[in-house]
Formats: sequence, C-alpha cells, structure tokens
Amino acid sequence: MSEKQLAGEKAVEFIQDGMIVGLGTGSTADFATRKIGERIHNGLNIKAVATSTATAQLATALNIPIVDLNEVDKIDVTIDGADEVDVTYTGIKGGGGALFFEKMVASISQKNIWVVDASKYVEQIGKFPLPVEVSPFVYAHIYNQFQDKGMKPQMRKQQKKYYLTDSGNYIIDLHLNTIKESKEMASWLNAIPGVITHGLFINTVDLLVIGNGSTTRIME
Ligand code: ABF
Repeated sequence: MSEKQLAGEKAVEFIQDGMIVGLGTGSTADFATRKIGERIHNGLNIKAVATSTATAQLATALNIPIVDLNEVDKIDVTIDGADEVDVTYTGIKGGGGALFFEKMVASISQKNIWVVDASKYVEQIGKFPLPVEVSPFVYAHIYNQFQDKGMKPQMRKQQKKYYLTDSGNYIIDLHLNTIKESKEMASWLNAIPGVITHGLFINTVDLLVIGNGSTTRIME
C-alpha cells in the first residue's frame, strides 16, 4: 500500500457516526473519501461537504451524502491533503487547484486533519510553488507586481488555456524556494485587490497523518 493510501485510510478512523465531514481534494484525500465510501456501504451515517467538484463527483459515485456548506452550522472533521507542511504545521495547499474551497471548509471545521506522504513533511516550506488564486478581471496587473518583486510568477495552465478554478478564477504560482515569514507573506497577499486567496494555510491543521514507509505517523 502506498504512503498516500496508508495516510488517507488511517485518517478515516477519526470519523464517527452522525458527523458532518469535510472531504478534501487530491490523490491522498481521495483515499480517505474512498474509505469513507466503504464505511458508508457498511452502515456509517455521515453527511459530507466537498472541497471541489471533483471530490463531489467521487463522493456521489460512492453514495456519500453531500450537503452544501451553507446548510451546516459546523463541520466536525475535515480530511484534506497538502503539498507541503513544515515543523510549525504551516502548510502550502492548492497544487490541486481547490485552495479557495479548501480554506473555507477548513475555517468551518472543528478538527482539520491533513493526510500526506512522507515527502510532504519538510523543514521549511516554499520549495513547492505557492498558489495564489486571482480574479481574471485584474490578473495581469497582479502577475506584473509579483514579477517586479522577483517572485518568479507562472500562470497555471490547462492544455493551452489558463487553468480555471471551480470559482472561475485563475491561479498564479510563485516560485519562492523558501518562505521564512509566512504570516507576513499571507498578510501581504491578502491585501492585494484581486487576490481571492493563497495557498498558505497557517494555524489550520490540528492533526497530521503521515504515510511513512509501510506505516503511518500521527502528529498533533
Ligand atoms: C489538496 O491536496 C491540495 O491542497 C493539495 O494540492 C493536494 C495535494 O495533492 P496530493 O494529495 O495528490 O499530493 O488538498
């Protein structure tokens, strides 16, 4: 079994009957969603909020009841993936393009669990390009601002077009190599008109499930 599958399936042990569950996006989170589908087949009674249309489609195929985020007062547990997470539990998410919905679902969740393979757990984040979701109405000006600051921006593409998120926005990936002052970076990005959100998730995760060889490591 891969480290992703080990981590994804292990996290589902934290799901109990009657919960509202946030379903993450990406290949590791998909293993958790599939395991939840198996438990639903065996009688588990939960409702789920999806973080992307891709995850909603997978959940529906697995007969996992999906509800709208606005229909629930809170989410008990969200299981999601990450692209990098460091020793301070600051993460970079959004490599899968679902960062906006993921950040909103995480903000309503009582407990956020990230499931990652061992390669994602790093000393210092930033090697993974930082996704920034921007409005198509003003993206070129934001791109130029990043360029002028030496942040090595790249428009995310799908085939020959700019990638569109589920909200119809663009993503600019910043190649920063390391991010030492993540809080300051997050505040600076949040203040730019036209930036919808970014992939820095600070003080978000409560529990890490790390696939490690043939076992998993749980870190709180
Ligand atoms: C998702 O998990 C995204 O935020 C992140 O990009 C992705 C990681 O994908 P994978 O599990 O396929 O490596 O939450």
